[in-house]
Amino acid sequence: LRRHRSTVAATPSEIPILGHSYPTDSYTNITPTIVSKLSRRLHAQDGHPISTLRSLIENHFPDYAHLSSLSPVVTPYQNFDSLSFPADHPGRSKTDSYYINKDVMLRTHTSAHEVDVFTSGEARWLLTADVYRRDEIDASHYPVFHQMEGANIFGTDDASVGAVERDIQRLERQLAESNIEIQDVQHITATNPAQPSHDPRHSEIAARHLKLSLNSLMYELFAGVGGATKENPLQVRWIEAYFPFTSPSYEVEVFFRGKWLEILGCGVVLQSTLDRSNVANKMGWAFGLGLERIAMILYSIPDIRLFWSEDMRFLSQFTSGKISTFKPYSKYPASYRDVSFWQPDNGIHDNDVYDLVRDVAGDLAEDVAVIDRFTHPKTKRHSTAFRVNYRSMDRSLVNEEVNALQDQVVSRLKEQLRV
Ligand code: FA5
Ligand code: MG
Repeated sequence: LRRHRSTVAATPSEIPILGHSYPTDSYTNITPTIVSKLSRRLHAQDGHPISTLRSLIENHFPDYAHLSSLSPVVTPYQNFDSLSFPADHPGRSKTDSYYINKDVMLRTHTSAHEVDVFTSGEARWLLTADVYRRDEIDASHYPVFHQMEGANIFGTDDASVGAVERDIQRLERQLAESNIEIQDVQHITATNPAQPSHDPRHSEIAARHLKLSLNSLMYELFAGVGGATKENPLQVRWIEAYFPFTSPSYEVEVFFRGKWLEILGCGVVLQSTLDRSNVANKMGWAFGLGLERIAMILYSIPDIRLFWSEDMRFLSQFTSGKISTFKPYSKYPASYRDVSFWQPDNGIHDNDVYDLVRDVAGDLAEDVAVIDRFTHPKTKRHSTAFRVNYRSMDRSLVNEEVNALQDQVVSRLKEQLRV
């Protein structure tokens, strides 16, 4: 029994996380896999699709503060209470969220920072961060993903409201000239009410400004890649929603490549959040969008796990600031074979070798590279060494099969290219 006990991984009494040591308790459910993600910061990794998407959205809101370095370690107060989540909300449970101990957890959404950022005096801001949820596992769900929170609050005096109304007009003019088709919902309904402390006219202005700001963002992101025309406009759908920290609340879906996709949640910020942030004299809106959801669509990335890949075949496909189409590569192992030969007197072109290999191995040849060129000091003859990387997209190759392919390459080099 003693020996058995010592081999079972017990929870240590303290765990180190991002340079701090935290005591553990009965709430502790964070795993080493999750801890290993905390320092990755994909949203700040130059050229990574998540980072490029962040910067594209930031460029769309140039006069907003752009925040992206807040720690993922928060208190349940920040993640839930500061946003008026009820005490019995299921999101608080150990089965849904990652706890370091009962007093500290990993943020489950970027809204966890709303009170801190409003309190710091920012009135218009974007905040990008990794968020953590215990959830199902499939191609579009991963326990870590990235959200961007955006918010805009304004004073309720005539001058401040007037400035928002002018921005509404600017956005309306801009969208009138765009190929976009919006399925709207009523700003305020009995089931999606304005807050009692708000002048309903101000609540309506906030909702309209929110909708226009996000329609304009959706147009920039999706019409650019998908190509929106008069006949085929970008379709955006607004749906009534519920969040504990906004009212009225909405979700936005975009129709892209034949499907409606849920992109974000948003709404008019609950006044209690702003009261807690010492900006009781202001009101406004906030949204939270999922960056992986958007990046998977725009880059044609088929599986959410790929974002975490450190394989150069993934990372080297992307250029900072640019959206490009992902080219899938194999998850099966490579098998290398080298061949070197003296060039015939009239020489041969590298491309002749590439074609010959492609002819023999078809798609099983992933790449062919020159690994050495040599000129004999006395005879002046040239030799070249090639490395063929054999790999299948859908199975592991066995040595016998690769050897047979390479034997054919060698004999055809002799017969066909006279080496
Ligand atoms: C929220 O997280 C709210 N904090 C959003 C919000 C912010 C509402 C501000 C109001 C005001 P939700 O859980 O629906 O809401 O997530 C928001 C977006 O994150 C979703 O629309 C989706 O794009 C993305 N998302 C949610 N869960 C996952 C997941 N498991 N994997 C990938 N993306 C996800
Ligand atoms: Mg949702």
